[in-house]
Amino acid sequence: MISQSCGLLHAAHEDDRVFGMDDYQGPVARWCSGCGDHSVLAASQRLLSERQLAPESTVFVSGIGCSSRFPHYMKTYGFHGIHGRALTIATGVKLTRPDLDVFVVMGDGDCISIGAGHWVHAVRYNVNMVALLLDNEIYGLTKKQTSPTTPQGYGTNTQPRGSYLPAMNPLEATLGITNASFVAQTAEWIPAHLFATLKAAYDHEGFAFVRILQRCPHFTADLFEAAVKQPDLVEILEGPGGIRVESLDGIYDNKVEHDPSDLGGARALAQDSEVVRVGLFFKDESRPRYDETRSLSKHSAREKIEILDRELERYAV
Ligand SMILES: Cc1ncc(C[n+]2csc(CCOP(=O)(O)OP(=O)(O)O)c2C)c(N)n1
Ligand SMILES: [Mg+2]
Repeated sequence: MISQSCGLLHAAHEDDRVFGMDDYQGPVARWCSGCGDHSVLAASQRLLSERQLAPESTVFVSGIGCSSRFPHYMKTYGFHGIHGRALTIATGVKLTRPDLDVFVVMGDGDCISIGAGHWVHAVRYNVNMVALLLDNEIYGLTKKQTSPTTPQGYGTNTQPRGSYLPAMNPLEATLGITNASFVAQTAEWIPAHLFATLKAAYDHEGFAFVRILQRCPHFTADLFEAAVKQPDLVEILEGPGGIRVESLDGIYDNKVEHDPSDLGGARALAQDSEVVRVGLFFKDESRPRYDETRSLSKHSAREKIEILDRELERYAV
């Protein structure tokens, strides 16, 4: 169901409107107080204002979960989709309407569990969009079931004696997918870093995958507590071509030099570690994009049906 809460139908932002954050603000978000999703929502509205994206040319697509309520709270177009299928819907939107800016919001269950197949191929297809993984390391909406990113040994309602398996590492996995072109990690409790990461992801030409470490105050309140309280436990990747946030100097001084064009180095840094690493792990804009090779929009609806009919005729018996 596409919601058109912006109430505007202009095709492009060709006028002299100036958009403030309020212009992207939908109804009051019904997430719990202390939920990290609020921070991601604010950073996204700030990004849209910073880049002056017209609300009617912007689409937020989600699956199902607490985090997937995101499109309801944005005054843009939105599609609150099906659990695990946000990336397929978003790919369809972008291929059909390449003029729109497409953002995808997924939970860890949505993306890494039920949507894993689509995640792998969306990374490989490298269609130009921003994909946000709001990773609270739990199924939040359905009340504390083990997700693929739940730490081993962490008790949940489905595995009360502790999650049996080692947690999947979404960064390591994404960096292992052929044709990955942008992989970053940030944390919602460091808003300046989150905002800078969203900007870099939006400016990237291709599929930008951003894992956002996100607190769930009800079910995984303890998971990121140490890193929130002790900035030294957070290691910032920095280097030419990376994400540099000057305002964090003096607070987050635990830094590691990294060249985002170095895939091997990115994979090594993405591996599990005692520290939380944030920054741009990998970026390569020379990777082929499926939306560049297969743009459906150059044909009218009638032409598309004619092409399809011709194709089907070839197989007539
Ligand atoms: C096909 C399907 N399977 C299962 C569900 C039930 N379900 C809804 S949300 C969800 C998981 C939510 O966890 P996550 O994706 O991590 O999002 P969060 O709520 O933590 O933001 C599940 C299993 C569903 N709605 N549809
Ligand atoms: Mg979750």
